[in-house]
Amino acid sequence: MRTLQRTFAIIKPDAVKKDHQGEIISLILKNGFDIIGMKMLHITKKQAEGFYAVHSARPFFDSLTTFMSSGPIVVLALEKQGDAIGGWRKLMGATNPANAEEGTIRKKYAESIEHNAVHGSDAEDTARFELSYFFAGYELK
Ligand code: FUP
Repeated sequence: MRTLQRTFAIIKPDAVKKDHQGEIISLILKNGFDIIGMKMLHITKKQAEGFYAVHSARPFFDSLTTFMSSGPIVVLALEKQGDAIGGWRKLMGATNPANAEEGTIRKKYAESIEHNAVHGSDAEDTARFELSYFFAGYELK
């Protein structure tokens, strides 16, 4: 039996700056995801650091969190039958757009490994953490 799975997505500052959010949202819907929560935010560096805490020891942490707080983002709660987490990551494409497959969002819209247009949770536990980081309990059914 296939069950509904949720995942968390961000349209990052580079993509919002270039007004690509509409096309990305349209691709999300065309690929069979239900958008069960969505908002536009401009987060602080501290909030970006909290979100990316798992990467705090990585050399790109400061630059990544500066970028993620550099302009508005769109955060989305997505739901789909079956593998929503894997399905959204497949639609995003590889982290580095140089390795992203044709037809993926990163192939189309990402500028670089850091300015790579979109984020997606990589597992059920991270999806739960990331959804709850940006959405209060009462905001999602
Ligand atoms: P992904 O899950 O595809 O977003 O990739 P990672 O979790 O490995 O990395 C999270 C974010 O860190 C990426 F989206 C962009 C950034 N990053 C860099 O800026 N430089 C790197 O070398 C690797 C990741």
